[in-house]
Amino acid sequence: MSFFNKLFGKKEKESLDAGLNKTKENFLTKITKAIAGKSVVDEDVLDELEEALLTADVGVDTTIAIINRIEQKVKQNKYFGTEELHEILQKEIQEVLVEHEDDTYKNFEVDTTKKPYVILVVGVNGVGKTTTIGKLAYNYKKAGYNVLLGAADTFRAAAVDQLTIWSERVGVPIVKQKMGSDPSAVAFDTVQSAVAKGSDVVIIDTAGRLHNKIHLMDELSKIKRVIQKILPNGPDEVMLVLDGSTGQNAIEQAKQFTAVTPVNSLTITKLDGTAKGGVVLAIAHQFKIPVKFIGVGEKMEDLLIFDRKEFVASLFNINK
Ligand SMILES: Nc1nc2c(ncn2[C@@H]2O[C@H](COP(=O)(O)OP(=O)(O)OP(=O)(O)O)[C@@H](O)[C@H]2O)c(=O)[nH]1
Ligand SMILES: [Mg+2]
Repeated sequence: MSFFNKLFGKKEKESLDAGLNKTKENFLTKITKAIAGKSVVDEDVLDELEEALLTADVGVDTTIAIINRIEQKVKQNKYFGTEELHEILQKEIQEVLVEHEDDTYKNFEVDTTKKPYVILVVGVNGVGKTTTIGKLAYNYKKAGYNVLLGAADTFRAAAVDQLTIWSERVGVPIVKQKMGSDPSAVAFDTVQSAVAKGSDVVIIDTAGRLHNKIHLMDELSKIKRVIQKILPNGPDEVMLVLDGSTGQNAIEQAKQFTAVTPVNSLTITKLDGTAKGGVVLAIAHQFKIPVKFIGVGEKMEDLLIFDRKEFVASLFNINK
């Protein structure tokens, strides 16, 4: 499998830079303004930096962590040129992120000792679950895995059709039933079929919009229970998808969701077209759950592995 894997290459970097364009403009403008012409890092500079980070959607906790690190740094030396300050800031932000969670995923790779590896994709409506599943299927297929999709969002007719279109576009099979059928039954069929076919990766779509939140959580628990009838330790991954363009709301959603259902990976979508991409820093810093992927567009190529260092470097527009 390793033959197909590649590290964060030039193409990915270009795609990241393009996807983060609006955030970068916003973020860099604010940071640059905060430190323009300053050579001493005093309280004023720190205050302005703090404000710049907050208004770039970096979030309170993460901003404080970054400012604290810079304060430590300037205890040793208060005098820096603007460029140097840019560099320090970038480095400290990277350190804050890495400090918390270091297992950046370098490849589209799954644990093949678990076969099939089952990913249940969850999140509120419209965040980009189905699109992310299409992109994941594309990438896992490209990495050499046999992928099977399960259309367990039976709440809307269009949901099944949308996933079917993705399965055709990518060229992977799908298990589906008609609209209104039991989502758990679809999940069960999908996993059963994956075992029979010897699929490597199963990705199951779920509904974001149900009658209410309790109903949604009950439905997810039920889906998990039926998967466990076939695979006692399944699903291997519950991926929560968050819409990055909603800024701080994405953090709220992550808090609420993770409080009621166990989640073990995060994907943040729609970072293209928003200036609120700083929220990724907050999410990556605050949640113990790793951010695995980021969405930077609607096409199947527009899903990137979240690499903390590359992400911050891109925000600072530094070409390595
Ligand atoms: N620009 C951009 N659009 C995205 C991205 N990811 C998803 N979208 C768009 O967001 C819209 C909603 O995406 P879906 O994948 O249908 O979202 P969902 O979570 O499955 O929605 P429900 O099934 O209604 O719960 C679609 O128009 C997608 O094309 C992204 O990374 N960037
Ligand atoms: Mg959907």
